[in-house]
Amino acid sequence: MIEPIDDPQSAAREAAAAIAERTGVDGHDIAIVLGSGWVPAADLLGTTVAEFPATDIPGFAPPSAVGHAGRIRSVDADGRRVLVFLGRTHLYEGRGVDAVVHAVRTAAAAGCRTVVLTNGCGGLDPSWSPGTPVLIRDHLNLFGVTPLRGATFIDMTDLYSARLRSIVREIDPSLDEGVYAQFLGPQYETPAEIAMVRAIGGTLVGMSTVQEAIAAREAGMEVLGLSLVTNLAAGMTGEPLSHEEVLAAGNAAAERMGTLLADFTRRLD
Ligand code: 8IG
Repeated sequence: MIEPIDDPQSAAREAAAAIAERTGVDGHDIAIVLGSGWVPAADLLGTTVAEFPATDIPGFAPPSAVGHAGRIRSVDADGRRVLVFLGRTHLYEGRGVDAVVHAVRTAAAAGCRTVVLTNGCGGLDPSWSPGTPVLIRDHLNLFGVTPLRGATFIDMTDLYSARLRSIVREIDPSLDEGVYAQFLGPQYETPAEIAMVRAIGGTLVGMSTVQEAIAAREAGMEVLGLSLVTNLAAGMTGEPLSHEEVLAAGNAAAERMGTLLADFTRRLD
């Protein structure tokens, strides 16, 4: 089931060429990956130039989770060319890490210098009610899964760009920052696992983003990470977690998220 791609960079170049052909846009400037709860925000980003199923492009697998649309859209945001991935591949789908980061590598090959990685996640700070967006300041790669091969030593000290975070906080000074701890999933955490995350400094828990951020950095892109807290982490409310509440929180926050992303893309040089 886990098929490493022989040459991921050439697979990404092939996908980027297919996107250029399909959109009529030679190169894109900014990539945005929309995770759980974020897809309803897509329509506020700008003018849609083209949209098609991700599976029309080489290397993209069909989505397997509800709420992950599996589409690619090219948006014109006041002249900035934005490549939007509506949905992503997760490690828990069993397609391997190359499939997980294919969108990010493709975006880099398409010319994007900036990538915005969004996700829905659980929050450990009780002040983050469902529907609260949080800037990712750093991550904990709990399982050590990496898209890098061989002795590829890459600096991670400013992985989630302080420069990009400060641009977002100029738009919305009320945004908090968090440390994103990645679990493989697809099961949510146990209360004991959440206690562990708290002890080691994590404040957000999710199942994505980490490998994409690493691959983006390898490709020389600047990374912004944005989490939408859709639920308090396991054991914090006395209620079980449900995927439906995740989708509902996204729908409720869509306008705020879409406006934030749209303002952000327009402030990039
Ligand atoms: I949305 O509470 C969403 N994704 N691991 N834990 C993990 N992933 C999530 C959660 C959560 N909520």
